[in-house]
Amino acid sequence: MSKVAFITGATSGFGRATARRFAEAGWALVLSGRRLERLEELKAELQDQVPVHIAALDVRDAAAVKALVDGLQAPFDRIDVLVNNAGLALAPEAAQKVALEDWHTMIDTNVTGLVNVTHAVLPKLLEIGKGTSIINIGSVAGEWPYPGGHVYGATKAFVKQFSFNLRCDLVSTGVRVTDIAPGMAETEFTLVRTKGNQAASDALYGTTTPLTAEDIAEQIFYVATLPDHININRLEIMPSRQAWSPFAIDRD
Ligand code: NDP
Ligand code: 8X3
Repeated sequence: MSKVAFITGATSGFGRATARRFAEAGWALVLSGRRLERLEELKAELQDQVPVHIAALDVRDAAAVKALVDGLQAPFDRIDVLVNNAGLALAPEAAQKVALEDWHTMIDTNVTGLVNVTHAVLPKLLEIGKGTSIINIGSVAGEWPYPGGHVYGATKAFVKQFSFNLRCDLVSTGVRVTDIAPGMAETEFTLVRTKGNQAASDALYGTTTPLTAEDIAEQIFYVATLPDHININRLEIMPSRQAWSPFAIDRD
């Protein structure tokens, strides 16, 4: 029987690359995201390799999340790995210039959405127990503050602490939990953050060497396939060409 990976945000970036990585290794896939046509394309690409179930899903809709998970039929009715990847940043400008709606969207997606999916999938993971994993996609922004990080970074700090607290409660169940915290990676992330500014996205990534979606997919696959007795609590990954800056100091 194939192991099953449930991946949110599989229509782009890390999620799509992760679907491809698990397919390469023969895992059955439950793939979700809001853009159905993207999911259909990915299913068409992968379905000769492995069983693929797709579902248009907004993770903010708790009832829809639960209905999807509870309605899964064989071979998708077991879940070995949950990749809580769906998420976004909005509004890279300073906090005082940001619309409240953008803050709400980040909280609703990155916090409430991730919690919705975790709550719905956890019973399936517990049915199997040993060797299963919840892999939450956090960010360096959850650990390190930077200008324009405001609510985005705070949502990823939630992801980190939620992951650690889950570890405490699940320690005797065999379900592992990891917070994977990438730094700069070229995906559609900046296009979304800037509300469609392709030039800004190209400028950010084009003059350095960012991580790729495949780099992160490889780390997710590595964490998920470690021997049962190993739990990576948090994995922070930056491109070699990214590091920290000095403190900002306001001067007269
Ligand atoms: P992309 O924009 O390429 O992918 C984001 C994915 O999230 C898409 O598949 C999108 O699907 C999905 N998504 C967004 N909102 C929702 C929603 N409400 N319901 C369901 N799915 C949703 O960006 P990345 O691949 O880079 O981002 C993936 C994760 O990685 C995010 O959590 C992000 O915060 C995190 N991250 C990204 C970094 C980077 O530099 N790229 C670094 C660190 C963390 P759709 O629009 O079809 O719903
Ligand atoms: C995305 C990476 O550095 O823009 O989480 O916060 S960063």
